[in-house]
Amino acid sequence: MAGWEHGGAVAYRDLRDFLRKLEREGEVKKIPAEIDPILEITEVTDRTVKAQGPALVFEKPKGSRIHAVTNLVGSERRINLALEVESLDEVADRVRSFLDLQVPQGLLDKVKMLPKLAELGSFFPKTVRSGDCQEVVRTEGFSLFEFPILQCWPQDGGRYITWPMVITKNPETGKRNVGCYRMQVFDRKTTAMHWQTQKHGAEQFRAARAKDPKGKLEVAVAIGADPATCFSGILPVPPDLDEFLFSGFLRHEPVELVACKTVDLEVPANAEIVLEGYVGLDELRTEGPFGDHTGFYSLEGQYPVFHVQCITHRKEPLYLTTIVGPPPQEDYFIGHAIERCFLPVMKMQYPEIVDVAMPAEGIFQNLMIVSIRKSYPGHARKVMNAIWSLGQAMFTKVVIVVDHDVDVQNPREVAWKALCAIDPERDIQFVLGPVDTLDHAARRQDFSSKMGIDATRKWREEGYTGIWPDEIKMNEATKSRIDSIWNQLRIAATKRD
Ligand SMILES: Cc1cc2nc3c(=O)[nH]c(=O)nc-3n(C[C@H](O)[C@H](O)[C@H](O)COP(=O)(O)O)c2cc1C
Ligand SMILES: [Mn+2]
Repeated sequence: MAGWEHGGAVAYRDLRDFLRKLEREGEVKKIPAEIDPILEITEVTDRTVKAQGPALVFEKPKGSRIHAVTNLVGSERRINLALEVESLDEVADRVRSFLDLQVPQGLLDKVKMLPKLAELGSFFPKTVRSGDCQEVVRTEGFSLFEFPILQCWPQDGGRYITWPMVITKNPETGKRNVGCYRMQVFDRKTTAMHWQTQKHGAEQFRAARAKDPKGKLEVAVAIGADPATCFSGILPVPPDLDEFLFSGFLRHEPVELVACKTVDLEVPANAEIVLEGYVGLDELRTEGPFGDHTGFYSLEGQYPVFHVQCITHRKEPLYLTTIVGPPPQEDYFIGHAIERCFLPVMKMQYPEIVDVAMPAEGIFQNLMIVSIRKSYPGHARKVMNAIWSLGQAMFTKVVIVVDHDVDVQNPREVAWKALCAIDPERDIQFVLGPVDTLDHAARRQDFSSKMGIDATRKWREEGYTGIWPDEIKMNEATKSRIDSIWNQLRIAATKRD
């Protein structure tokens, strides 16, 4: 095992620690030139992501003394470095090993289980007395414009904080939620809070409003930390399950939390910047437009307003941000990693699922390709319905279900085999339901139709009366005979993928 892997090594302490690692790996570029957070940082970052380039540290963002970090994990390699693995399969295997934990049958089983249980205990967030994120505490005279907050695209409604960990508590249960919701800066101390209606932040907002329509919901926003903690807000975990617990699992060490100065919430102690304040429960304001991860602008809408009453930060904080826009962007790599980590959970509930793919151009909510081991009539349709009821997968506009022997990671094979396998009128299923807020084609925002394509082989029990043909494959004897003479034939064959 290399030194930085988990042979007793510790998790990244914070964002700087990870950047140092990236520096040693030749995976970060410091930019001393003055670059404007208005549009220019986006243009540099967009070109860099698309060229599979390094993480970027803008040392002189125009108008700010604070360094801006972008493209932190915008490649498969840096995602692996962030999660301290050689490949995402390692994380999936770890997830599976916990899901496989069975009720112990005897003493020996119990003893064998102890290390796993001890490991489980180590994922829970831990409260500490002090944190670097509070080196500087400012309750007055501060301004959000001190930070190099980006205006990403020309038609954006303003500057947006794009990678926050928005922390709230469920007013009923006291359970924490962490969500990554963009925040448009309205003025020195005020932003929008763009939690979409189906998200847990919005749910807690409604629960708080039901209790006290004119009250406030306390909110803390942490920006920049070790990478696994930064992923917390993005993880699609069930309601009331603490995202920091999952980050603890990903980093093999608890997320350390410190109490906020002015609100009854806790934030990662290693964060770079923390905004403390509240969202007014009787206040909405126009937010948007915003150049979104669909590659199009999401339009203006009415969203809650976040009032910042205190900013705490490190002495020389780094401002971590990301851009979304025409795919692929950094969020594709993050989303893909999350998809790989959660696949074992999906397979536990639906063991017939063999593999899942969400190509970058499908921007997550538009396309999911699923291969299944089909074992009863209508099985593909059952799987579509499962996906439409599985957490944020409910948004999936098009689900293509193929047989187990189709490689869903290969879009060419999927197009070929899926299109051959369908009688469109028979095999396409439309449903109505919740769709992503960002779907601009939807008949109504948040509510529209979705489509499932049953591209599995059709069975007699499903009313198919023909004979499903075999796929063409050369026999092994012929292949090995030709293999043995191939070089003598001297055919300059070009390699095909
Ligand atoms: C860069 C980035 C920006 C995001 N912006 C938003 C946003 O503005 N609003 C939103 O509802 N979800 C946004 N998301 C998706 C949420 O973070 C994601 O759905 C998360 O699981 C929500 O957490 P929750 O389930 O606790 O509500 C964004 C994701 C990424 C990667
Ligand atoms: Mn949540």
